[in-house]
Amino acid sequence: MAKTQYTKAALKEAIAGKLQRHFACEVKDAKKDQIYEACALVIRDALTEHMIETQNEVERDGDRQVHYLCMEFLVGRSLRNNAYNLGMLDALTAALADMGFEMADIFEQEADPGLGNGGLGRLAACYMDGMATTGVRGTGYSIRYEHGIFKQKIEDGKQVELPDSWLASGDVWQIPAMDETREVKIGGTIDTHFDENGKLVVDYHDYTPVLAVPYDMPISGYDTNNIARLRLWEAKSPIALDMKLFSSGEYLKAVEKHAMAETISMILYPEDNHREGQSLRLKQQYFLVSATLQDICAKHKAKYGTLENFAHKHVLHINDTHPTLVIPELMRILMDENDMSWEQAWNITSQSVAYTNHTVMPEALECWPESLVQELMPRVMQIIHEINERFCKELWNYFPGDFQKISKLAIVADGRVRMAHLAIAGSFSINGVSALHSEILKERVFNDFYKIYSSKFCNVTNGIAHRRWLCEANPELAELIESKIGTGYRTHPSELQVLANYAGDKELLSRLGEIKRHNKQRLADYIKAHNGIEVSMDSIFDVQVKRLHEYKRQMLNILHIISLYHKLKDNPDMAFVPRTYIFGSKAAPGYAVAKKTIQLINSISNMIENDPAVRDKLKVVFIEDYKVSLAEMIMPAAEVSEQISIAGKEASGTGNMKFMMNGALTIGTMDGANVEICEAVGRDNIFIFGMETPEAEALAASGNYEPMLIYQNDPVIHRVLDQMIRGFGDGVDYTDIANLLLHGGNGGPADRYMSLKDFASYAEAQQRVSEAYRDQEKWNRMALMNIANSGRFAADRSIAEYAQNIWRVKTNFAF
Ligand code: 26Y
Repeated sequence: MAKTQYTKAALKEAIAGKLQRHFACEVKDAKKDQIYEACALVIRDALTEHMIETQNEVERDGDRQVHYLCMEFLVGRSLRNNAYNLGMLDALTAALADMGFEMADIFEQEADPGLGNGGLGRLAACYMDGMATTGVRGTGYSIRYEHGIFKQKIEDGKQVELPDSWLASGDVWQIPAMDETREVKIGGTIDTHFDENGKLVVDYHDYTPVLAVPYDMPISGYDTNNIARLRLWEAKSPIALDMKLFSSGEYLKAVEKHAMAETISMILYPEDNHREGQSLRLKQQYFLVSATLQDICAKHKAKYGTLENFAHKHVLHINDTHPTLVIPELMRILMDENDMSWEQAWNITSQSVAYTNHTVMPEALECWPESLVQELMPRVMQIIHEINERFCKELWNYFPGDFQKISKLAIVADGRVRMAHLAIAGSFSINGVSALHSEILKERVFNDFYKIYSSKFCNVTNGIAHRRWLCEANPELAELIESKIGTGYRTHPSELQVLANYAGDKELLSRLGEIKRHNKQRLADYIKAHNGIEVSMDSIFDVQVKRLHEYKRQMLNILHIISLYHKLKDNPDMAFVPRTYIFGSKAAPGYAVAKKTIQLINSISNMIENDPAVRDKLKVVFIEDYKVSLAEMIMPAAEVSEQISIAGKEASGTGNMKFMMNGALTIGTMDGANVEICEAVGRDNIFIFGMETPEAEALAASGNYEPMLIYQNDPVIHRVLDQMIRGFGDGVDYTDIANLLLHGGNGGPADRYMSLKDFASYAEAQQRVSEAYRDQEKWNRMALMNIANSGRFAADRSIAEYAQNIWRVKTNFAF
């Protein structure tokens, strides 16, 4: 497809036109938010045009399409991204400057849609970008949550959650498609009988109908007119209110069904990697799955008149187990609505669905009570039982007589539906998200399944949208890179490798340092304005931003900071490379330890800030309300990237990739994609520490880990924990956290994620970081090597691997 060109003059005219028609105002009277909206509308016109072209092409060539189902899409802001991808960012910036506006101010007008929690949701968004750019025919499907992830406020050091209403300024990018509204049936009862021809008839009654109204977000690709579409379903009730009940005075009951239907898309569950077993969540999952499948099937039938060739034309990719109900729901549609036999329906279903696992945390593996599935989707439960029965029979062939094994692997057992087992049984591909994680799935988590279905298992290491995270978030760095290696890396990210040839170029290295300083300054200004803390530009910006979870071990970082504080108190004049520790993190509202950890960070931050003896050398800053738009400012400013989860638990991590691409050096364990980052940059350009997976797993399994002994024998740790028990001078009691580390609690062992065990090794690695920083040229060279080797972590590469190895669709990506 030809690329359209946009000139400054044309853009100015178009923006003025939008202002006039939408706000009845002229440029000279326009406010920033009106300018933002006018720009968005201009760009949207280009996108919708391209979206129609893309849809027409899909229709014409009939190639296999990818449908990416995910409960979360953490898309971030769209204006800059779309302008960049369409090649009009410079022209737009110039047009706005002519009109008297600063581009950056206009970007700030846009809401940051938080339709996701963290890694999983952001990955889905990066993959939309990758699909659009590499020419994959892809559609993402999710829910149009009225409230995304909560807004985080810190009050008295504690996290307070406020509702996030993003739709007001976010809906410019969404185009409603009312005529493609679908109806999802929830609850009710079913009667089944056989008709005179022996065909099963399913009668469904007393259910609650819920309308699924689609809103489409066109996602642009870079340097192409190809558009990936993100379809977000909104729940609406077709029932206004029950007049019969109303007339008899039962007002609340009269609106009940209406309200139940519309709450489905009201809120995103703020749990990440943590079980959330509520019935509304299950309704959301079924709502997404049923609306999406009806949509795909209706269009397919309109084109081909049959669903028999469904698997040739579609891949249904499920992002973690959350949309696993696609399996029984597609079976239902094929059998009940299209008269197919079980065998035919099963062949089609199991050849259409591919599953990505994103976590090995046992508390995040979904198990739904059978009774709940039965109540909310009775026909689906019937089908799950049948799948389970047949599956268990198959297992019997592999493990004859081994009842224990079969009940361990069954889909339905002990009154619960194990979603991962259903996903494995019903899909043709199962993948992990980093080399290590995929091995752990095969060797441990799903080992028995792997023994039977080894050919279904594979790996696709995660990747990030490098244009958003490098070119757009760090334009100065991009400019420097392009002055040396050209712009080819924008679509061929492996070309970043050429930068390694400049490792001896002192001028380039010092320029790299200068750019980092500019980005640090921008973050320092933000911190000054929002936290009131003055941070030194000469200190190392050491960053840990990610969801708060015990396995990610923010605690290890904190313990180490307390130990540094003690060191400095004892030796105020010691040689010490100043360090600014920056945290950003949301905790699930119901996760008490995580919330207390945020409070702990803030207590320590205050203690240090109030201590003139240390505050010029050591700082701790907690950045409130960490989100995509803040990440876009933080990543370019970071010098040290903290990736310190206990080995074997972080499936991949993607923040680690964003940091390295922006020239931060990783201090990390051999976990998730850190292993591949280490391999890419070499041991000299990364700070690795701690136990590796086999050791960590063996120690946990042995039951012999005794953090109390470490406390008793290591004076540094002893003092850190004693301080924790004493507190940090603000009257907050942290004995509970110290107890968790020394004695265990909440049903878990002491120091479950072994921070104390890895402490000494971590402290030693941090020492190496400080030493390395003393030689700025060497540091900048290490940063350069990180950037040069980050190309393989581009989403384009991941998408091309999915396309080639799993989806079997073509892309225009050259490996
Ligand atoms: C079941 C429900 C409570 C649930 C909700 C969200 C379970 C899990 C999640 C989210 C998981 C998640 O974000 N996993 C992350 O996926 C990233 C993308 O693959 C990985 O990089 C990261 O290591 C992993 O923790």
